[in-house]
Amino acid sequence: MRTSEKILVIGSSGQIGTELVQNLREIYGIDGVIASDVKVTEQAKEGPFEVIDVMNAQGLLEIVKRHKITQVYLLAALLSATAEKMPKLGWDLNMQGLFNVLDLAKEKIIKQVYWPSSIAVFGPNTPKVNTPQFTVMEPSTVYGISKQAGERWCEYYFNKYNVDVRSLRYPGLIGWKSAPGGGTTDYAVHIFHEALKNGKYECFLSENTILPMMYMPDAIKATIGIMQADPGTVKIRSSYNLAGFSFSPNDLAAEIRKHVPGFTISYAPDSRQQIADSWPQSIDAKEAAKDWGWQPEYDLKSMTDDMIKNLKNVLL
Ligand code: AKB
Repeated sequence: MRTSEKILVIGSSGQIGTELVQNLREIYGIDGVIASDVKVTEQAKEGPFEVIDVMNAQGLLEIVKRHKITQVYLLAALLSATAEKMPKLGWDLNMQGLFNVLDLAKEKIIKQVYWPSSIAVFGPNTPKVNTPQFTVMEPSTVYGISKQAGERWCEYYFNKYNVDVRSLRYPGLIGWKSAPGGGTTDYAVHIFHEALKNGKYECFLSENTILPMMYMPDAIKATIGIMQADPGTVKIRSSYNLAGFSFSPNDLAAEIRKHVPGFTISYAPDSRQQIADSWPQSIDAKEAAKDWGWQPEYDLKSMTDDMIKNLKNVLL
C-alpha cells in the first residue's frame, strides 16, 4: 500500500468518483483518500468524507490543510445536457472550481491535480473519425467551452507556475456501480437498466448516432495511470485524447439482445441529439499510448458481457 500521498476527491459521489474512490483506497488505504461532495452521501459510511463546495475557496483551503492533502482529483462539474439548461451555473462551477484547485497547487499547498476534460472540447468543425489530439476544436456547448477553456488554463498553470496538473478527455463512460448524471452519453448506461428491468428502452439519441465510449474499469485505470506516470512522460498538460470503442444505440441494442432476447429499443431524439451530432465518432489516442502507455482492455462485447453479469446481481 502506498502511504506517501493524501488524496482528496472532490465530487466523489458521482459516476466516476464512486468507483475512483474505491480504487484509490485499494492503493492508498481507506484513510489515505478523503471523499467529498456538496452534501453528505452514502459514501460517508465507507471512509473519511467531507462536505465541500468547490466554489468556496476558503472552505476548500481549510479542509486541504487540515488533512495535509497532497493530490486533488476535481470531479465536480455540470455535464453537457445539464449545463445547456443552466449555462451560467455550468460555466461558473466548471471554471471557478478549477481555479480554486489550481491555485492550491500554484501556492504549493498541494503537489498534484487531476482534472477531467471531455470529447465535448470538440465541435461540429472537428474531423469526426479518429479525431486527432491536435485539431480544429470550436466546441458548441457550454460544457465543451468550459472544458476547452479549462484545458488552456491547465497548460498555462503548468507552463507559468510549474503546476503538476494532469488531464484526460473522457469519452462517454459506462459502469454498473454508479449512475451518470446530466450527460449526453448517459443513454448507454440507462439502456442496460431498462433492458434488464423492462425488456425495452426509449432512446433519446437516434439509432445511428455513433459516439466514443469507454467502460469504467478502463477509465479508472487511465485516470490513476496518468496520475502515477513519471512527470517527464506526461508531455501534454492540456488534456490527452482517450479512446475505448465506438458504437451507436443500434449497435448496443443488438449486443444487449444477445443477453436479453426480445429486448426492444425505440427512438425519440431530444435536445441531446444536437449535442451528440457536434461530437466526434471516434478518437485517436496514440499520444496517450506513446507517452504513458495507455491501452484499453474492453470492447463493446466484453463491456456488455460484464455490465449484464454485474447489473443482474444488483437489479434482479
Ligand atoms: C457527457 O455526455 O456530457 C459526458 C462527456 C462525454 O463528457 N459523459
